[in-house]
Amino acid sequence: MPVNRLPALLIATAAIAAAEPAATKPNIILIYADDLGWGDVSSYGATAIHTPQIDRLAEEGMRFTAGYAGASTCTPSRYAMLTGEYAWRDRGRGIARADSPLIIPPGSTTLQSILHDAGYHTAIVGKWHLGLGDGGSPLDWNGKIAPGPLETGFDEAFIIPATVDRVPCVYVENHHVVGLDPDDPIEVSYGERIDPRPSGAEARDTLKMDWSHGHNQTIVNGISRIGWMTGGTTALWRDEDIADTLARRAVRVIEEQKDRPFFLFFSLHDPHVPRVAHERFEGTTTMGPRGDVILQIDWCVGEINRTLDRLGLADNTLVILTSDNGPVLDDGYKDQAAELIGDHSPAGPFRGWKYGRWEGSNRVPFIFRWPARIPADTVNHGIIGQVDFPATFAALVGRDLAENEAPDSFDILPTLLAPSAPARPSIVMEGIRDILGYRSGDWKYHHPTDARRIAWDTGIDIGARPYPMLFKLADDPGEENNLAEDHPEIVEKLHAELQQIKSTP
Ligand code: NG6
Ligand code: CA
Repeated sequence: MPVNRLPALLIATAAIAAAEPAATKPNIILIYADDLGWGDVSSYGATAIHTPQIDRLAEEGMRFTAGYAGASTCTPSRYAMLTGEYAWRDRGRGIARADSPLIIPPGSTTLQSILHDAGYHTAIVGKWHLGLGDGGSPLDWNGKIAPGPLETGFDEAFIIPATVDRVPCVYVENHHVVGLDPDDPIEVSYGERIDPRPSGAEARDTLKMDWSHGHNQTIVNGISRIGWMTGGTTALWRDEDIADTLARRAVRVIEEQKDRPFFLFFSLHDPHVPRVAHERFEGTTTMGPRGDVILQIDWCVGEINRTLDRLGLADNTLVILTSDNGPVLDDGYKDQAAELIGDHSPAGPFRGWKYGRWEGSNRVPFIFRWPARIPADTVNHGIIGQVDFPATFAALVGRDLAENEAPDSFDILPTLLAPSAPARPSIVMEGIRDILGYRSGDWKYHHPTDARRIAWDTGIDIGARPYPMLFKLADDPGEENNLAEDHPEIVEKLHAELQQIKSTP
């Protein structure tokens, strides 16, 4: 039996359910930034940037210092969070194209299906990046786009299909592209060139934002993207307006659902590339576009805070703020993120970037605010993961999970309600190229691998080494001092634990 299904925890949860039924079904708003680092917000120590709305969540709630994303890139991270299963258990869950098939089996148990079944209205607003369609035939962007979020348990969806740097540059609402003119159909290709217009590689001097690697195919809004696209002119987004569009939509969901429990997955695009803030945020930090879009995130969080206050919903709404993976500076566009970084440390004291298996790659901001039940202004150092959301929210709504449902998910509700309660004993981290890191207690183990060390031509060291690495995080949060040779017995123990997790379930 997984540790998270221990009877004691179930009893504790049941006791809460019996005592205060009203508070057991809080609204849940999951605010999910894209590539925001542990050190990128002021409540986690940033001084070059000030994020008052995020900080307010921390002051009124619980801030975790050891909260982990499911992986250090978007698709596997989101997969783990929504299914409660580590993405690395099966191949094919790497960074998805916009036309990759849906990787969550329709009808399976997910965070959203658990909440839907418990009577919640479930909505996603923002980035999806988990594939669309069944893979049987090429995805037709002009017809019914399915299966997708609705087939995995969402009642409504307003999504960016993959990433903003990938075509098609359009929103999909439920099963259809928003604002599409049928006389101007969309065609998308990630292989053969289908767009005869000058590409980002050819018309480089016309671009609003130059590219540094990849991102040199179809140009939309003066920015070239990954992939080729034609048509859909009336449906194209303007990058400057994406945050506003998503925030407006998220506020609408809250307003419409205010009289019943709802789950809103508010999945932001910022600060992922291309980083293009709305004009009103442009130049508001000393860090260029990357800093400006972090302030734009804070504004989005403010929109949620203000809406909950206005509607009197704040007390019994659980707001979560986290990020899908660690930070990155140059991720394919010349937006001066590296040049203007100054003293700012996007991953705080931790080593590594997006794509890797270092702490900085996987450890992210992680704040929960639920005034009715979670103690305010609390810091929790326990290990938790986004992969724990399905079991935790299942416990919250009184749903028993079978062994094969959300198999890697722990019920962390006890530690959310009382920080002295135990969290996870350990967690697995995933970088690109199937490399795994493993934290158990205060030790971090990197399994030997022959994988290439660097992420594409970004130069980012993902932590791949052909020998084992062992770090004691309390003394060495920056993973500098490899203790594997000094402590072969600990290497062996952690290696055995990781093998055990890999071989089950
Ligand atoms: C990479 C892209 C990067 C980003 C990433 C996905 C290149 C050279 N790099 O392939 O820019 O889009 O995929 O990021 O094309 S994620 O946060 O959605 O996982
Ligand atoms: Ca990401």
